[in-house]
Amino acid sequence: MTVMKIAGAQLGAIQKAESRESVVKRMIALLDEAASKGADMVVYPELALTTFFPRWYMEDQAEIDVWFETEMPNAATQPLFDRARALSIAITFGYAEKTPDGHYFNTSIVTDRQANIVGKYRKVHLPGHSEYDMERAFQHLEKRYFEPGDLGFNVWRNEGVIMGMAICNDRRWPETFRVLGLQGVELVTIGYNTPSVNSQMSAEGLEKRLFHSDLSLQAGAYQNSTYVVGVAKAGNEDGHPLMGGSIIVDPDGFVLARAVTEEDELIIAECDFEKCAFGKKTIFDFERHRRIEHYGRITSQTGVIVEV
Ligand code: ING
Repeated sequence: MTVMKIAGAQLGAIQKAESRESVVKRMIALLDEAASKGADMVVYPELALTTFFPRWYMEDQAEIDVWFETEMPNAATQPLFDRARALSIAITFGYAEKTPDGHYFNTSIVTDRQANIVGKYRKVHLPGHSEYDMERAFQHLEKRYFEPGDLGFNVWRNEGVIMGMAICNDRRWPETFRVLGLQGVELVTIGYNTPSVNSQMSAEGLEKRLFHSDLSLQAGAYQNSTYVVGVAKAGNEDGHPLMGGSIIVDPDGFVLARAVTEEDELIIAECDFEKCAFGKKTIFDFERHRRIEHYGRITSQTGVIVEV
């Protein structure tokens, strides 16, 4: 299939007290809206089933485990998988994963149109910190609650499209897109939860953050000649604002659709994957143009080494 209608299902705030069942009902409403607009795939945000809990400092493992799913699908999400199958729509969404052998990841899955899980990704780039930080206006404890992803950046041929997944902070690292680009990726889906400005920050703080999100997603798309769909969890969660800014970007880096609210909002665009070919055969024909003999630092170094 070379043309797909892809929808981004931005979610508004999920309060700490909101149940997964309630959130799944909201996700199904967006799925129904997407179906009414002819969508073939729906992309949901990072950690789509719960509030962005890494903002809360917790020590008791039982309290932490409450936020994690031990199987997928499960009782709370089965209605979403059933609806997607009934509508013949592929879906991707993020959630907190606790594995049977006790590992914790910030995970996303993608299904085919029969609601079969065809791919799983575990977030590699974890921002923030692992201990309580008194200096911060708000905590960002992803390094406390999640392990770095252990699956790498992979692609799957799903419904005829070579697609890959990343999550939130991954979009800020060009390595994410390039590793997918080197596998021929034509569609990258990226859910995110990005804290917005709060009272201590100026309004242009939000404008700058939205700009950096757009810049990262558009650059990733253009430099790897792929579609990119970035979908936010937005709104004010228990007094903590998250920014919106969900967009669908084409292989030239142009924005095809953009969310305008910080609520549950569907954006949609027709994606013709033939459009990926031109860039991959010309400017970004990696085989013809890359000079890997000069790129060694990218995998041999983690941090900066100043030698001058
Ligand atoms: N959130 C943020 C993100 O990468 C962040 C972390 C916030 C980075 C603000 C830079 C500026 O969008 C997650 N969940 O990765």
